[in-house]
Amino acid sequence: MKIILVHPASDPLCHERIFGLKAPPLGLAYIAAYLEKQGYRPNIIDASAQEMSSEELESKLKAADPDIVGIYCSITRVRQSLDVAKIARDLGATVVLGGPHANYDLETLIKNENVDVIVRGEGEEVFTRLVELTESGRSLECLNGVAYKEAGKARINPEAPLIPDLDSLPFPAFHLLPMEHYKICGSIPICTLSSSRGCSRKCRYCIVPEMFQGRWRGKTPSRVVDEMEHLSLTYKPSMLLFFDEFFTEDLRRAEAITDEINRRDLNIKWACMSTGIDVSKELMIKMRKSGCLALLFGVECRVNTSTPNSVGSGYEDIVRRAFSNAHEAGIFPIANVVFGFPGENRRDYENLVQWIIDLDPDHSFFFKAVPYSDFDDEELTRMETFAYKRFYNRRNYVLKHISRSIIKVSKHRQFPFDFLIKYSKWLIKTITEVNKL
Ligand code: B12
Ligand code: SF4
Repeated sequence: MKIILVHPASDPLCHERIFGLKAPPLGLAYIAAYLEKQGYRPNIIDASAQEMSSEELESKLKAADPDIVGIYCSITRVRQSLDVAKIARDLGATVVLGGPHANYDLETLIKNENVDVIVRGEGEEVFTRLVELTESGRSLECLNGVAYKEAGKARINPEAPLIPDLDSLPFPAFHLLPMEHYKICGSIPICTLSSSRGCSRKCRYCIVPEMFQGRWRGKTPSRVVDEMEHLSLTYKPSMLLFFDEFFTEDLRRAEAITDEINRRDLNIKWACMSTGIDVSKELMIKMRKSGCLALLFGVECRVNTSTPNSVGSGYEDIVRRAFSNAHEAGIFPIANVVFGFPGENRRDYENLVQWIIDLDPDHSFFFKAVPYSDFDDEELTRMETFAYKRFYNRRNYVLKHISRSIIKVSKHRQFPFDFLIKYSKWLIKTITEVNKL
């Protein structure tokens, strides 16, 4: 069975340009590793990181002559994933979609003439079983966790059970990916990993609870640190990024992870993309000691559970404390801000940006609330430009941030000098880029 997994190109995104981020298709790497464990030899094409034209991608797929093509589909890759589906269909392969947007828009996408199957939720077990059934020419009727077509009719099977023990998953198959392409700040090599899946909160505008059945599951601390150690020894990235939905959902586990890194005396720099604002200063100090450089706080998450962006005073205080604690612990606090939810108006938005500035984060990502927003894309882009300019075009920000960064980075064990040089170059470029928006 020749299996190809494809990470299609994404629509251009402002934050990726500004933050110089190119990340590996982590979900596909976990699926490929699982397939390998079952004896298959899949390949992954990362058309996104390698900036492939559709002609290049087509000729790669033709050369591979696949039996099954699995495609990652997220909101910024819908058109591109359907283009890949068309190419794969023309080659006679079975076409499978997976990923967040395939779940979000399941009923529409399964009707697409070039899509045979959609895998719902996590892919390792279901996709592998699907390959086995396809190989033996059997129906998918009894396979939970898929939507598929039979005799031209779309059928949606019930969800599959979640993988009960995430420790049982093999390490992601990064050996199938062009690792030299994955960077942050334009030139700092990264690897990503996931220490947990799902989230038990239920913010109004989020597909994650649906994808993972409203549950959070974490790998054990020793397994997480095994994975960190393996990635850092094998690929030697300057930084490991946790791409969990909610890394600190279980605070005791987060603490045990940092204890384990310290116990093994690993010299690893890491950051996590999804941090709760209830992380204590003591834990942040431990995280910092274990090599944590940055924490990204999703500051609007709790707000979306009730009224978007109408921030109550108790909440504001907790968020403010989280940011100042991170500074005191020597970590870069970064604000993750999703804007443009239904019900928001321009004034709410300007207040939100001012509030973020007052929190004094080292950086801020501003994300359009796609696909949920009532604003059209032009207006969302205007808001995004406004936010980046307001945030980065402040003289006191540049001076304060540079001096603060030098102090924070220089206090790390085995001073990462090359990191600081690359980071400073990128910062200058970023400020220039933002001016051009
Ligand atoms: C980390 C993260 C980011 C990071 C890095 C993204 C990157 N470049 O990799 C940052 C912060 C930069 C980011 C940005 C954005 N993100 Co984001 N992000 C995530 C997050 C939390 C984790 C992604 C991840 O790597 N998970 C770990 C892997 C192991 O899980 P996975 O990808 O889900 O894969 C599993 C399954 O989905 C499935 N699967 C996946 N692909 C396939 C393919 C096949 C064939 C099969 C069978 C199965 C399958 O099996 C995998 C293994 O079990 C997700 C939540 C999520 N779970 O998707 C949101 C999420 C993907 N992001 C989302 C959004 C909206 C965005 C932005 C568009 C925000 C914006 N407005 O700019 C951008 C788009 C960036 C881009 N180019 O893709 C939405 C997507 C919604 C949608 N309908 O598609 C999500 C789901 C969050 C949400 N709350 O709704 N994001
Ligand atoms: S906390 Fe984050 S991942 Fe969890 S439901 Fe809210 S937005 Fe989604």
